[in-house]
Amino acid sequence: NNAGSSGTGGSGGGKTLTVGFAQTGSESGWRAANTQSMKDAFSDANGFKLIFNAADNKQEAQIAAVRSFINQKVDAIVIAPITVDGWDDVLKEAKDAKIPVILEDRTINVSDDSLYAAWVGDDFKKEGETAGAWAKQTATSPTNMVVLEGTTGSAPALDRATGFKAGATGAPITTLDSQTGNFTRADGKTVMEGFLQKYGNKIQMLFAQNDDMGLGALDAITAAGLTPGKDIKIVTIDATHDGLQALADGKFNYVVECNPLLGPQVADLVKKVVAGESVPKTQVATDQSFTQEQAKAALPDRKY
Ligand code: GYE
Repeated sequence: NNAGSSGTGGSGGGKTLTVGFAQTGSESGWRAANTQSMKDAFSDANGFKLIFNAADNKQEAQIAAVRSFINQKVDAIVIAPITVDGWDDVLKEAKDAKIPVILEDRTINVSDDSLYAAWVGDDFKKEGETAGAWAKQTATSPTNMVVLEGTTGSAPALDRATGFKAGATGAPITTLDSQTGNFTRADGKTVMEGFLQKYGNKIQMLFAQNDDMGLGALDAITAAGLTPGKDIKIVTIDATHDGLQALADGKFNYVVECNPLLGPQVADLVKKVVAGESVPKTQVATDQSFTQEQAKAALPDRKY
């Protein structure tokens, strides 16, 4: 069991829990906010000793981090899984070592759901659907679209694509191209430059699967002599401060929220699971969406 593997806690009298957190990396503003939320929630003052690892969005590195947490005999492991596949072996190793695993943010495909205790995150499919519904409403005449996809094989990239298609069903939208920008500004810019070279001013709409890729694309669009938000209508997902600023400035046209502030819920789950309490298998955060006017109103209070 997990008792007695770490030191005693502070004033609360509870035992300090040593928790290994395998984060994806630091690809986006969303990720920075999620990392901060996790570090705040898993603080010493809250009775935790957090071992933090960021895997630079490389699945092998993330699996290696989980293995090292198992070797260190941590009390619990939290993973923000980079991709949906490839988790069976290492999760079996954690189970054999009797270390509970809690997933945050992204989901996984495993043969056996008992390999993890619980998942907390956002509904990526619904986010995609909301973006797709906006696209459908906006495309009142035939519209050519390009897509900047997130990390290949990641739950948000897969589910946002599925959701968008469902939300935009029946709209007169032609997808000219769809390529990964790895959820980063740099790749969003590079891939958009390629799209613009190839399709020029045929492009009328951009669906960026996160704010950062959309923000990177803005540079490419402006450099091509086009006006973002007018010549090319842009919808993104996350609703970080920078994303909402671009929306308020009229460069983006619509932004769907994805809440990154999951730390407190994850910390609560970890405490309960380690204590042997039963917890809900899935917990979904609630998200909203923003028009340009709504972004202006929300910005002053936006924390991330
Ligand atoms: O949308 C993106 C980040 O997994 C929901 O990962 C998360 C996504 C988020 O890099 O900005």
